[in-house]
Amino acid sequence: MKSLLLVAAFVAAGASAAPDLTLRYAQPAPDTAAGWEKEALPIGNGRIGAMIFGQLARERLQFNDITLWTGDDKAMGAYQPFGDVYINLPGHEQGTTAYARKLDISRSLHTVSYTHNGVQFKREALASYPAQVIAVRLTASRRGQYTGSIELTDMHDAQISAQGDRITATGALPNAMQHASQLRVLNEGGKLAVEGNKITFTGSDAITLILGAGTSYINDASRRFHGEPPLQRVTAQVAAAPREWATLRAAHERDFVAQFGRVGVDFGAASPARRALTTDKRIEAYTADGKDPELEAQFFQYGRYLLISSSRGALPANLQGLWNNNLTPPWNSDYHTNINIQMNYWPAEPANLSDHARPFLDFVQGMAPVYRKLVADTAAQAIAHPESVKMSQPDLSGEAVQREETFVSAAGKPVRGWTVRTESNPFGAMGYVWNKTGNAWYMQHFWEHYAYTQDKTYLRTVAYPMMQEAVAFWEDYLKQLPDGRLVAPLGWSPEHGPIEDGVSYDQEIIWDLFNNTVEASGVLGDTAYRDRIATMRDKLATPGIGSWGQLLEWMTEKKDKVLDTSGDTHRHVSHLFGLFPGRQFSPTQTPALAAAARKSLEARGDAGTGWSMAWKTAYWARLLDGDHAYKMLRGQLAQPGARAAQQSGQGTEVNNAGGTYPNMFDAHPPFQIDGNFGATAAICEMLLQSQTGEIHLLPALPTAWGSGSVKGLRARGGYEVDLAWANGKLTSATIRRTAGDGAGKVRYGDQVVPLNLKPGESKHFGRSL
Ligand code: FUC
Repeated sequence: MKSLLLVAAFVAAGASAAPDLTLRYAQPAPDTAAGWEKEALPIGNGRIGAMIFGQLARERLQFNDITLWTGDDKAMGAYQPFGDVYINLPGHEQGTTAYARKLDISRSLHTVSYTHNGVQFKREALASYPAQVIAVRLTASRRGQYTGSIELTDMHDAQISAQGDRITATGALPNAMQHASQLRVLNEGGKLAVEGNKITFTGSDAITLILGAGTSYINDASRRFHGEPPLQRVTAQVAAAPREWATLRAAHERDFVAQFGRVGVDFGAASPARRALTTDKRIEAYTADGKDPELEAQFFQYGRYLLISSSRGALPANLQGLWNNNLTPPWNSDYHTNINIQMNYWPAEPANLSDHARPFLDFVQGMAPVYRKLVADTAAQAIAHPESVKMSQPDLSGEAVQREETFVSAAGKPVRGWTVRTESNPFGAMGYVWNKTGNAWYMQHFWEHYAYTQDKTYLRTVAYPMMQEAVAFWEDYLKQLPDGRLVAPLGWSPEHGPIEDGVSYDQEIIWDLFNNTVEASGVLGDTAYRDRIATMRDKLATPGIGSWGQLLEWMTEKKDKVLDTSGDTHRHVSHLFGLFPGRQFSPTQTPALAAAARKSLEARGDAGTGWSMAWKTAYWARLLDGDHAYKMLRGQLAQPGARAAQQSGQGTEVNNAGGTYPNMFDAHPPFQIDGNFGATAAICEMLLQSQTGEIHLLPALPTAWGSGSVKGLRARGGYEVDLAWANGKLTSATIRRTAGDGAGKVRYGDQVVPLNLKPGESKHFGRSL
């Protein structure tokens, strides 16, 4: 309790203008596919979650478990919806007034309230991590008002039966994955009865619903990802959940606030008129004229809310986090390796949610045995039967065709290690074109987890061996040009242009892997290895600068109508990886390359899919251009399509633009959660950067956020930072060291000062350093 009070006090102290952290609506979400996507609201405990519609006569909680997947280690399959809970309250839709639907993201609590026949009705819903259940509480201002029924459905033909106060569903998918859900109905007053598969209640004062759900999935390749049948576990979770609502809710809030409350932001207050609007109307008003720093603060925090809610279980957040109502979701709601899963995890470290990066790191470790075997088998087959190798020709005209790999090195040996294709599932199956530097990009997350936490045991035992294996792959796979430079053979700048040697995307990601591994081996005292990898890093071909000053996306400038021209507005901007999330280019250390990156970025334009806009926001922040970063954020937080429409006069594609739906989900379109996470990470980059060895305070503060504050952002090296500013200038900074050793530096504008802190110590700065 004490810690809850402390965290609550911290949150209150951080919120001078108390940014509104509640999404509000005056009407239910329509119970349709579009209503699900754009208006229903998500809750989740990192493993199970639900989309809640807030309907009156037939409330619906569409629920998911992040592990429920079809497919196996050969077939992609798709992430699956689990089932629905329906709360039937006949008649409640008539004559209802004072309807309000809310999601308080600072407590992770969904509420619906309304007045019906003079009675005030209220529902609260939450997804508890401590209890591992989703729970709903229905209360009313007068006794005996609840008469209706509860149903549990299943999307995969489970056997459903009701007995006593429980409805249980159990079944299996064609891939032999077992799944089970159980719903318990607790009534206060009145009576319960079983009617077929439903549970009815008559004249009750209050009802509590406890939902458990799970599958037999286990992230263990040696068991072919088949774990224990879930029914017993789910039954035990439902039985163990506290019956007292106050107890269940308090434990949930204590747990959630301990994660969420670590960071507070205030970008300035909105007008009272703006504050009075519901969230859907507020986004509409924002689309028209911006001017809502509170909505921007809410959008930032929503990304943190979604990460806590979808990344704390057996698997990482997928393309939709963990929320999916569709048997055939877009892109299988999978793990895409060429931007999407990485973007999901960009906010984890800087936004002080380091533990929530773990599911991604565990996923990579869990899949590695399958990927390793695939690469080894492919190479063995190619060596034993060279005649069986069929190489399809790269398609030079547009999106590349599939190209098979042999994974045989120039020396005729199998390459060591593993790598990935563009699409992947949680059994090790992969699809679409090889994305060979995906292995190196994944390793950035392993390294960053150390860089922020300074956990040397983790570095030595987990991250470093994984990084070395990825390095080994590239040691074997890189090709030497006659002039001695090293290039990645036959790579693809994601989803754009031809497959060829030395594409900038590959070169920059390998540089990042080598550079991080050099640092890691330095930390661990592995000096001979460090020197060898540093030499290889320095031989990697560096992206060139083209005829109009752009950073080249491929080794040679294309003579094409679109590719490599200033009219190429493709959504992927992969060749600027070295700017973000990489750290090969920066305006302070490599000004020529940073200037070229800027040229390329200007040419690509500001419109794009949701995630593309978020990436560009981060790019502009790394170019230290806060106003352009803000312009991007402003576009992304507008209604989908609006931004491109505004810009269509400048030749930008109208139908290729993302934005934000009324429920604040990012629109690719369709809904794709990476844009939410990317926006949160990009805002971190506007406020604080630490990739160059300096803690850079307010590196890209936009004019629009004249006065404000942020508390609890993390910086590499084991620091936590609080900042306040007024009229666009720093007024105070507190840097706390939580872990690590060695000296650091702090930068504000052109001023740089040394920083010498031990864990537990902190330093305060005023208007200047
Ligand atoms: C990549 C992107 C698409 C989409 C998909 C899930 O293929 O090019 O825009 O985000 O992933």
